[in-house]
Amino acid sequence: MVMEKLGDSLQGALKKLIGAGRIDERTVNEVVKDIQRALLQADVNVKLVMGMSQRIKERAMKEDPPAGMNPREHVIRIVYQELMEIIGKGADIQLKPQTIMMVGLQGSGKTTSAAKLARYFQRKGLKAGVVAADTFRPGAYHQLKTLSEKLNVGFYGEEGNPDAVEITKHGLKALEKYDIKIVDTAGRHALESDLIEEMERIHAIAKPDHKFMVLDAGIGQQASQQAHAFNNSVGITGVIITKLDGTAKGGGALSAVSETKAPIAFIGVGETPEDFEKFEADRFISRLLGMGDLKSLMEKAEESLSEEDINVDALMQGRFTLKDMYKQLEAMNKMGPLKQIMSMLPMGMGGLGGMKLSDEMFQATSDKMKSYRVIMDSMTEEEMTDPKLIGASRIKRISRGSGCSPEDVRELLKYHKTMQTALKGFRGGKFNIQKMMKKKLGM
Ligand SMILES: Nc1nc2c(ncn2[C@@H]2O[C@H](COP(=O)(O)OP(=O)(O)OP(=O)(O)O)[C@@H](O)[C@H]2O)c(=O)[nH]1
Ligand SMILES: [Mg+2]
Repeated sequence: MVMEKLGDSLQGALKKLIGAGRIDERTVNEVVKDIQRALLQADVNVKLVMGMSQRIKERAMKEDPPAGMNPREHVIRIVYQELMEIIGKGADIQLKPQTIMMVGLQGSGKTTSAAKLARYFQRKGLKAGVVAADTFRPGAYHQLKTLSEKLNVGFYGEEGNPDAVEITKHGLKALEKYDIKIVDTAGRHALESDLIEEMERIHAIAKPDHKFMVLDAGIGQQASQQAHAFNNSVGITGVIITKLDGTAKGGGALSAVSETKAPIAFIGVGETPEDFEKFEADRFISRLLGMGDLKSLMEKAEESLSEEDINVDALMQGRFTLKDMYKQLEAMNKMGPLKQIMSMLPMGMGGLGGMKLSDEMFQATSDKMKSYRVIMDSMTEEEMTDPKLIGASRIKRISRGSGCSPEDVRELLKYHKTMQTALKGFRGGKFNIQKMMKKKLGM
């Protein structure tokens, strides 16, 4: 998961709150101290952190919990709101025809993000293409061409032509029938005058609806300076923060950017095309806090699955038969790495009942999933609907039919039970944060 360390520390702090006998000033101070430490370690600016801590303390003590909310939930809600304050709301990205220009320093991830962005729109049903207007970096043309072929998005480039402005002009014409046109531009070590001049000339020709500055998360708090500098020269309408997967400083970049006027539009969280997300502060924070992110899980499900693939209703209602589980295993298989899915599930479910899973365990788990499916193939319809029917003799029969041991079958039944319990707990549990957020925060 992105910013796993920060997430772990924040979740640790909240667990303290949930586990505390009573919510008094001492508990709040202790929790705030933990949150402080977590944010500082993630490189969030000291002043921001101190201001936030102060506000959490004050509000937790002074404000009365809204009707129907217990003191614990009240404090969690305040923490959530204050984190939203420092991370800021994401940019408003509309799904309509538009031209986007990518700007940023060398190596920040412009070219990669241009292609990922095109794919993002394409998945939303818009025809998208990229224009290779970087004539500075050797191999830029081929890099973008290869990427766009791989991601199956449109491409325009002119190998050997040194005139980026001309290429932009031709490219936009060539991609005339495309809904989304994304212009990749060259980077420099610093914001030098020739870079500014080139950006301005491309800008004048392309008349982009959006100018996205691409920023490497590893620069931490300096993100704000860079955002300001680019904003002053060409004006930016959004920021893409890349490489959030590779740095502990992500909190610094995220909060620093949101302090500038430019909203965060997308985040890059890895090398593969899937590792790119529209930035939504509420989801991002929910996930960091371990409150789960069913919303983005659902969206992902909608994108890559047909409706009958995943039984969302059963999931939400805690009705969870082996058949549902089978469907879900299939769905997870389709949706990609289990770990990614897991990190989207709410606390308690995320680690199969609160348990933390290491990478190896995830591997083991996905192997397990495969054997579970083989076992379930040997079950009858009746058994799948009502697993309680499966006694010793049926276990024997299923194990013979599937070529797995009776222990494996028992383990599968146990796993199903754990999932079922976790889902029930999630639905009606004492600390049902997800439900609470939906109700109380109007999410
Ligand atoms: N881990 C990780 N790597 C990324 C991410 N985004 C980009 N990269 C990598 O960063 C490197 C530089 O990316 P490019 O897209 O070529 O950067 P650029 O801004 O176009 O670079 P120039 O054209 O030289 O200015 C590549 O190796 C990318 O694979 C990300 O979100 N996570
Ligand atoms: Mg590039």
